[in-house]
Amino acid sequence: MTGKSKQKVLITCALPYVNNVPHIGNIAGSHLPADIFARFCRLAGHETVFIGGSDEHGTPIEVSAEKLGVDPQTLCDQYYRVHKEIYDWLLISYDNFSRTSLPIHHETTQEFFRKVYENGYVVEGTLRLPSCEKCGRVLPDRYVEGTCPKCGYEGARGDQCEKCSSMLNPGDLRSPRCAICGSAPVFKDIKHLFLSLDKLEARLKEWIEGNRDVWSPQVVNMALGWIHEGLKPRSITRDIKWGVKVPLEGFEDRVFYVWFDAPIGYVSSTKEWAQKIGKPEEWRRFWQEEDAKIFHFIGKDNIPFHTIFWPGMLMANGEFTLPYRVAGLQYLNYEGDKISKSRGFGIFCENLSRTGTSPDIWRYYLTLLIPETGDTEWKWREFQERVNKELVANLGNFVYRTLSFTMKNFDGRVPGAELSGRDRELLERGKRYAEEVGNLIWDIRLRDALKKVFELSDEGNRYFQENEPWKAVKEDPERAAACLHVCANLCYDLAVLLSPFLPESAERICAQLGMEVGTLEDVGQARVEAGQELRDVRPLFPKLDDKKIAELREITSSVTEYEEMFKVEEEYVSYEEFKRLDLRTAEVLEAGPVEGADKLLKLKIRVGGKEKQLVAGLAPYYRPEELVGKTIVVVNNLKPAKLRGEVSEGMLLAAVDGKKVALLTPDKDVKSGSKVE
Ligand code: B3M
Ligand code: ZN
Repeated sequence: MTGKSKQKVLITCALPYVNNVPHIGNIAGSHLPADIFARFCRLAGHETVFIGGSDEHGTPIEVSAEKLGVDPQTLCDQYYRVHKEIYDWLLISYDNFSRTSLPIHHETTQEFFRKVYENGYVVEGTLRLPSCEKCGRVLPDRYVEGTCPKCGYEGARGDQCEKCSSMLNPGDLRSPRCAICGSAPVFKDIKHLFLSLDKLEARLKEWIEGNRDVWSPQVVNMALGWIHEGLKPRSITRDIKWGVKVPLEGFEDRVFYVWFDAPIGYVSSTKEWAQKIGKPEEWRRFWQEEDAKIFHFIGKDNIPFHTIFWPGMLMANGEFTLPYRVAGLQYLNYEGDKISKSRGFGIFCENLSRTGTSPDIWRYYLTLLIPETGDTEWKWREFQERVNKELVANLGNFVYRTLSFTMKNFDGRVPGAELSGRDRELLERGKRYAEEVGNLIWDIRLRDALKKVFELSDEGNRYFQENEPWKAVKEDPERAAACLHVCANLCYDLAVLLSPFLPESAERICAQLGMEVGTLEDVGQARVEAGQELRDVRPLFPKLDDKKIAELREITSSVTEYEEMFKVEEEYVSYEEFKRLDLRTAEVLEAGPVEGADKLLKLKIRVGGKEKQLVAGLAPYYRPEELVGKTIVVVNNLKPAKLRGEVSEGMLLAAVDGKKVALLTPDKDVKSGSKVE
């Protein structure tokens, strides 16, 4: 199936929210498996596009931005860059990694929606939602707090109780309060739009049943489970500001629910890719042609959206290909517990580039931990063992001794020789491995596929050992030459088969062979010819001792306070700039109201020998008679301005503390016009 007929494949990875930074669980749970699959498809000669991007809308982003005092776009811009740097460092080979805040996504979403609406799958309805009169806004679920009806926890949120994990609606909370100002929200029935999932139930059921031969039983059963509960119309609009605007009269002040626009991000990212390669219509070959196969790689909690909601949207729209496979992955835990950023418990990917290691050692162990059928767990001890025993002592050892022996005994060129039957058999062994590894990967059994490749490396080590070339080179040089010829080809085959998993190491092996990484069809074809010159032979992986592991553990668990990125840099002024201000003391001679401006007072002041008029918003804080005779501090060289018809020749200085305003006055008697420095 994999190596035989050429396929047209689009691979997507769940679009991560950008109000946090990915940890190893996010990598093993979607980005890495998707990348391995995409790299394999390219290797197998399938027409392959690997699509991703950041999911930038929704309440979590808005809440985080509000907390940081920045607008959501600024938050997304900063975190998008952090995400992209991490995926690039881990060699996640996206053909395009887009953003749902881009105009192309907004346009694609609105166009998608219009078609769903025209096809009659959108209905109007109401949602009973909490709003805060004091804040003057409808409160999204996470903006409502209260006492959990299930466990009594007083910090429960309108969507979920963090303590007992119960899914909640804001209306379930006892003594609900606005999470921003604390006041009690009022519940109102608010008009919203709904996707008529109920109308699609039969079609979805039939389609899911029809996927039994391709999808994992787990995903099929979960999807059917939701169908059996009965599908109801699902709201697709929200009252928040940050999101894709709803292009429908009467709903202009609504945005789409983030889970409506996000999966359309797969389409908009593919469109953006097509534009980038100069073939703007190319995206249609994957999203609007029957022979395309779309693979979605997602985490477990995204399964409902990718097996019911998103396919329902696609059916309601009618113009797009339905997913071929939904690979729902479970969770990766860490050292016996859940990864937790707040507790600094886990491996946080922004630190990996500071470890001075190859991305491949992390990719290697994380591949073995991809939670394909159940939760898995990162253990530093096991990481160290697998790197040292499998990467260093198996693969690394086989490649290094083959190539270094050739350097030393055959002038750095792969020898030719008369080959025995066993030699030929081993030379061709790679073909069978290519087939088996290919089938495992196509079936998204990536852990087994990687282990299978290492079986070939084991065989190479055994063959090297059996032939004892260190002896043969003296006693039977022809035998030594044959052995090294075969082993050099096995190194090449291993590099090609490993390239989806360990792309950097595959490149290095081939570079030492003086060759490029080929395709699956090159495996088992004795591509390394006699005379091939080796280059820069050196060990592939350093051993990880306890000290190194402790160092890696320390570096990777540190939590970066990204909030610092948003702290407004103090706008420093230079001393020269400060000196340009002429600050002086001044004596208030007269004070009175300004016609028609109840907050303003006009003051007659003396600055040294000069009398001036000032206008200031002091009326709520001082009676005019209180001001006469005071010595205040003024900016004496401020350009005069007109306020409500009155000229103000400068500005007085006062401290503002909430509702309190206090004039700055010298604490000793000084002449008016004295310089303030
Ligand atoms: N952003 C949830 C998540 O980060 C959501 C995935 C969207 S995929 C279209 O897991
Ligand atoms: Zn409020």
